[in-house]
Amino acid sequence: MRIDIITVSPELIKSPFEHSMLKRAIDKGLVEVHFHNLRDYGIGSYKKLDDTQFGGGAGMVLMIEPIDKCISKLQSERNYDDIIYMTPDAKTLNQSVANTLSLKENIIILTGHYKGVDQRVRDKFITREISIGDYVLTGGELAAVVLCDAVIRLIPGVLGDEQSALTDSFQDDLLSPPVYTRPAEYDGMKVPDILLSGNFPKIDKWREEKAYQHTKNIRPDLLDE
Ligand code: 6GU
Repeated sequence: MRIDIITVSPELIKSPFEHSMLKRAIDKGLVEVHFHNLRDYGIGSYKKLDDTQFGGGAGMVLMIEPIDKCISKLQSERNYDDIIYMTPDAKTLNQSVANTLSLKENIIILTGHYKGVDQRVRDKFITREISIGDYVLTGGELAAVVLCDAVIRLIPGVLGDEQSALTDSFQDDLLSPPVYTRPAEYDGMKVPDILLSGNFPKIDKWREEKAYQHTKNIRPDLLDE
């Protein structure tokens, strides 16, 4: 998989890809991540990227020309399965979208800033718009990192334990049950006996019940779906 991220602040988001799971996936050759500084496509000697909005109103809008130049250059080099725009005014990211994207060959992620991008960018290029939740970030960069993490960990071979992506919260629409490790008792707080029993069918059943109860308590909306 190849991911091209177009952003006005590549430096803000490079470091997560230099550590831990994301770095390992890149080192193993399972994913390539390329950063494109929109400023390199800016207009004139000032490398202008944004302007005030037609019709008035506060906030600057990213202009179409620099984004067109950057995306068109990438498209001349390879085909893209999806061109994604990170924006709070979109459907929220979920596990199903992450699963879908993990199967793509080449994707572009465009991150917005300021008041967003000229609508014509969205009309002309964007095939998918994604928000990461109902709150506003200063830019789409951190949201792009969240998306990349959620997608890259699903690529076969990225996680050491192949099972672990499948037993995640949300993979089966239930939140995870509680987990414990040694010691079996700490400061009077005991691990539930069932987990020490060695009775694995019973343990599975206990975990399922706990997952269901936890989901019902804090995310009943997941059970409705
Ligand atoms: Cl994708 N961008 C911004 N700026 N804010 C957000 C978001 C994205 N998702 C949630 N909040």
